Amino acid sequence: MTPMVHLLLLPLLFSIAGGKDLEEKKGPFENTELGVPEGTPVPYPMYQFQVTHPGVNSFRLSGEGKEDIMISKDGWLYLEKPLDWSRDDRYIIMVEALADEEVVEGPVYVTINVLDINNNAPVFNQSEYTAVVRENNPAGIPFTRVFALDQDDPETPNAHLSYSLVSQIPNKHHTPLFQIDPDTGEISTTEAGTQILKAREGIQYGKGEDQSIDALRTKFNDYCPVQNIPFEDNPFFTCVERAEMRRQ
Ligand SMILES: [Ca+2]
Ligand SMILES: [Ca+2]
Repeated sequence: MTPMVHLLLLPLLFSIAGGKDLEEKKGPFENTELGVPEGTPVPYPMYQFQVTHPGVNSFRLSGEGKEDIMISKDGWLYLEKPLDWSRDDRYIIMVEALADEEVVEGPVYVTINVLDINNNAPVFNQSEYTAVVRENNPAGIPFTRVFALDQDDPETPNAHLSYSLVSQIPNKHHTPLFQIDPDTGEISTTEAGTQILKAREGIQYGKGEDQSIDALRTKFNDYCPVQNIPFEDNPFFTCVERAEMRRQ
């Protein structure tokens, strides 16, 4: 799109974007403070300066955010790109009114306060957490915690997080064994968890996997590749072997 076509389209786009509110965005050519939401569709009209000097036919803009903020010849201050609160939450720009390239009014200063919107989901600081829970861990006493952050404004509800457990395995009779504090992310056992969770010797087998003692030896070798002690003399192996034989 050429710059000329772009400028011609602006009033049309503004009227679509702004509707009736455009009238309320007009005001005198003086120092101005604006609150502008981030993430708006662009071009987004922010404010139209109404100058008193009859010869004004363009404006000049300088200061911060020059790539994102523009001004049209008829004094519309508008966004060329959407603002991003987490990148910059305030801009100060200077505007001068020109008549045939001569400054005839201004400068005036415009402070743009970027208003945060809830456009960031919380992200956990780890993709996977591993924790150990002891037998008889009292219910409600945390044994681990998870932690997430949100890039939105922490001063607003946009960054308020709430933790919850989505699923639990095992989930016999839909009795939750674990619970999470919605505010702190601390995980603890429920009353049922404290009663049901027991530490036992046991091997994890895949579905249909060979569960013979020979298979157990192979698994044992996988876990502990250097075997200096024969299986029969290894108290850990014989203990697990006994437990596995009891289970079969
Ligand atoms: Ca958020
Ligand atoms: Ca935001």
